[in-house]
Amino acid sequence: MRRKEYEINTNSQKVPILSFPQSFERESGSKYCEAISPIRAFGDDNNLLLKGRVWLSPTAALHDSKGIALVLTLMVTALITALVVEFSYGVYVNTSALYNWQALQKLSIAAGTGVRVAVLGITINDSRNSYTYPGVILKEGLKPFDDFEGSVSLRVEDEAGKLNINTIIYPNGMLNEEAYNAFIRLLKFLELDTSIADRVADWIDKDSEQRRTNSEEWTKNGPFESVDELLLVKGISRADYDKLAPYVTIYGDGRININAAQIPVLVSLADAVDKNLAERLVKYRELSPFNTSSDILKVAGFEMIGTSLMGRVVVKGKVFSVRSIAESGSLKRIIDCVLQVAGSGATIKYWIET
Ligand SMILES: [Ca+2]
Repeated sequence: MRRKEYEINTNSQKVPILSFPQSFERESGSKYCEAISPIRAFGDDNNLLLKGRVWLSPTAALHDSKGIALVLTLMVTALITALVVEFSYGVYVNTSALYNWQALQKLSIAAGTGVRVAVLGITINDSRNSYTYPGVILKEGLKPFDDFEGSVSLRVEDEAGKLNINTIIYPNGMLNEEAYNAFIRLLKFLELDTSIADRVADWIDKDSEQRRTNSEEWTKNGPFESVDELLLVKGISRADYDKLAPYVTIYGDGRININAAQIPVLVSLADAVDKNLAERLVKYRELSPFNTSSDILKVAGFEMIGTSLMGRVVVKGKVFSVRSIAESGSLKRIIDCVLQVAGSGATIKYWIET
């Protein structure tokens, strides 16, 4: 009822219109009203037309409009604040994502440059030297380009320093006893269960005749395509794998680079090679890397054994695994790849970037 909100300003008091005295017209008319607009108002009996000028009670009107205005202002302010926050966050996220993307692209290029440096080192060494030494080469803090705010680290490993697990089964499916026995010696030296050799053999060979209980269950019946495939072989635990992985590979022809092999792999060469003998070989090559396979005969204790190893050892690797890590702040790009020396360059046998 809007009419209740109106008051008539008589001479000295404000009177609600519904209790407005009928004498108003004569006494006040428009004389005492600070009117806004002329209206018609009815008294309680609803039959008396009063003429005059009334004004909207400033109290009632203002109370309402103030409240509404305040609520509206708060709502608009909240809405604007929400929009500004949303917009700012969106800009922040997009800017950060763009910055990270750009930074990661740079890191990717830097890591790729690291691999090229490795290729260069490998191929130059291959053309100049008759041997590759040592088994692992580490380079830290490389700066691939001047304005690069970060660094690249490289790890190059000669895969010929490791035992190729695929060689324990010949391509025709027969067991390669020499390689199998070497694998057994490696497992023994690492204090791992020697049944792993049979499980690996069953994994590779095409038949389903188990060498151990359940060793043909869910086997691939094909060669390993990566070392971590060992984790799928039944009977090989994660702990076994972690122990074994640094000394085995799936690359190469099975011959071991005596300039690169670590103690466990050297021990796997023959029953007669124990830890002491292997350490002697390592000390020898630290002073003078082997130029030819027959140089092994010069190592004290290898005069006889060395002869039996001819044909099974080399002094130069042709396949190298490379890890190139480009870092800047908290961002990092890693390239893991395997390169095979081919002519004056190298071919990529495996590549993954993370
Ligand atoms: Ca099999």
